[in-house]
Amino acid sequence: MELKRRTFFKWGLTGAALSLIKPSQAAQMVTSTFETKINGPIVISTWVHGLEANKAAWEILSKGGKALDAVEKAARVTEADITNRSVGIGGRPDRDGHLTLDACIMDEQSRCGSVAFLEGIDHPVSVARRVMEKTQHVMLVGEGAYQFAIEQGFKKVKTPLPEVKEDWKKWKKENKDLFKKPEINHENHDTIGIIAMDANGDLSGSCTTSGWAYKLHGRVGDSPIIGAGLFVDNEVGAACVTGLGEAIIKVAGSHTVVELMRHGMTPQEACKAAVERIISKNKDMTGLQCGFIALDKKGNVGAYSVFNGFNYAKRTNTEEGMVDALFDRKW
Ligand code: SD4
Repeated sequence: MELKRRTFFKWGLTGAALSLIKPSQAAQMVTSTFETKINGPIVISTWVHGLEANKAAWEILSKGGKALDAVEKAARVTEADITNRSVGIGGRPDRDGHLTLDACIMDEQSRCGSVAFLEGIDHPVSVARRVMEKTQHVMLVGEGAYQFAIEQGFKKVKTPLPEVKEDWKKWKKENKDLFKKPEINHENHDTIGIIAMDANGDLSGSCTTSGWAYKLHGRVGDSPIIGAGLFVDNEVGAACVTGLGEAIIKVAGSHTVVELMRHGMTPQEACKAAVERIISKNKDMTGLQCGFIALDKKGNVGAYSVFNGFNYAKRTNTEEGMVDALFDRKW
């Protein structure tokens, strides 16, 4: 079932019932949870598909499992959802009709693995983990990533899905100018980025996407690039991001957030500063949505986006639900 984006925040174990609240109220509620040292594990994930992803992560985190296992399992949930048009095998193809996937993973030892421009394999995040654990490399792309996945026992899948292919054919007929700027808004840019801290206090993160719908064949976004789509430093914190990859890569977005936290900013301040950096580097802001989430070693959370409409899912021992990010400007 495709979940519709809604703003709600559920106070899971505190006794209150699920509450439906307006975005402005949500922002206030979140603000009240900043700077709070949380007890126990925490997972946060971009967009509403993060709710289901967090559930999977929580099965591991709540039993004292590792953040690395949690963020992989969580990403696999979204990758397996064939109704999702921007992550995994249900994603939209590139301009030429190929569904190419990008993903990465990073753990508390700063080990990282990544795959990009990967076609025909259903769980890129797990291939990325194999790159991290089984090779001396960080990143494999395209045909080489595919061959590695097959060698590692991953199954070949036929993509894109037939109904997605039909949409693409229609798009192709209607769009003669294949180099025009894409329409990017809060409804079509839905990478999942997940960051978690386990009961041991260790951080890990993952990120997975089919990227910019109808992109040029060969295009790779920020999501599989360590430091752009995701960054983890176990001494400091972790960050990940969703949005226009080209803008995020230009400022090494997630690394910037973590580095700003290292120099004393809260996760919230760091996410805001990274968004401001992106804004300062781009004259044309048309459709330039980017949304960061970040977590520090004390369990403080922050989130900030260029435009309104970005939200994330949060799960702790006491909270479960969606939170609206603060933002720079309205669409
Ligand atoms: C990309 N950042 O490929 C990804 C897309 C995205 O939500 O975030 N979608 O540029």
